[in-house]
Amino acid sequence: MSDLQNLQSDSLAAIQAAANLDALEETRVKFLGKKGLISAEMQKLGKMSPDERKEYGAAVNVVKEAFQSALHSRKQTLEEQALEDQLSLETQDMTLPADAYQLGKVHPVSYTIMEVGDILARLGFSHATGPEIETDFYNFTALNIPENHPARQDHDTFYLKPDASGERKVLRTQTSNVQIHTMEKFEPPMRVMSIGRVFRKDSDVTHTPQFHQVEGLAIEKGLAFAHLRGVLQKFLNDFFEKDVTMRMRPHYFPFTEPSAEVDIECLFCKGDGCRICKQSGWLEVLGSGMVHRNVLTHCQVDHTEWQGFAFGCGIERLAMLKYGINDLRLFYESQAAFLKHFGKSVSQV
Ligand code: 2NL
Repeated sequence: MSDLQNLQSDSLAAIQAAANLDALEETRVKFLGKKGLISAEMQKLGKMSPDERKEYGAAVNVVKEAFQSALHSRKQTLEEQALEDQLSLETQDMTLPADAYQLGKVHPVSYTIMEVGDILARLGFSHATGPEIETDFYNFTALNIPENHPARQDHDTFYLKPDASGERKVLRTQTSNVQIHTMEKFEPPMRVMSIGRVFRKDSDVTHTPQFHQVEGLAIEKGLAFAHLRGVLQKFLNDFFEKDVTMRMRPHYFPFTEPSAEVDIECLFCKGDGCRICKQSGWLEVLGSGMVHRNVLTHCQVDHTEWQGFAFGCGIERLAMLKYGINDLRLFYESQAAFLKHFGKSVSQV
């Protein structure tokens, strides 16, 4: 009998000593498996007399049941513990520093577009957009660009293959097509700006076949050259964030008459002459003029009643001057170092 008591206390102690579910299973096998220590006691019953069997059987059963019940509760305890261990492993430590991450930057062309758009919006100009693939009429004819003008040549303009009707569309060479559409669609007065991609067959150190332009157009009664000058001075002051000295030089564009090119005093040498302004002391920034009467007429605007001024300039050029970017090609090379340095933080735009 004392052997059975030892067996019971050994088996119960083994259960308590099992540190995990695997060890507990080993313990079960050791005592209750086919060749287990408790199983062996039960096998002895077969060789006993009925009286012996009754007494010993009851005693072995006590041991077996005690073992099974202890096994069951230990199993529950270990399962809960295993779950808790796993949960605590999976818990995030909120005191750990966050992983470093890199937020992208806004491309200088993109935020220059935003800046220019904001400035012109404050001056009363509304955003207008239009197609980048355009007909000859909207890209050239409506703008009073004659049939034989060099800009129309294959050499300077991207033409698409002729369509079924034989019409050759073009990739727009300036954003003026948008204002032509707008004048056709809406009645004056109007102030519209058009900002977007334009395409020219040009590729060298200072030209890319695709670049961006902003154009402004105002059609109102009594508009004069002085209004144009005032708007441009305000636009340039706001964009360069200082009082810039500007001058207007007579020029020729087919779509404006009179026309003027606009220079600002060199931002880098303050007019003394340097490499960037080619010793002239001036930087060319804009083209402008009073809308040519032929353009108004093409758009069914009565030029005896309405006057208009217009101006246009390259976004990349504005960005290069304002931010001191010295190579146009950098805008399109997607160099991480360039974008990191000249890109604007998302929170700043
Ligand atoms: C330049 C010159 C210019 C315009 C664009 C314009 C548009 C219409 C009618 C008349 Cl719908 N003019 N646009 C006028 C003068 C100059 O751009 O050098 N751009 C880079």
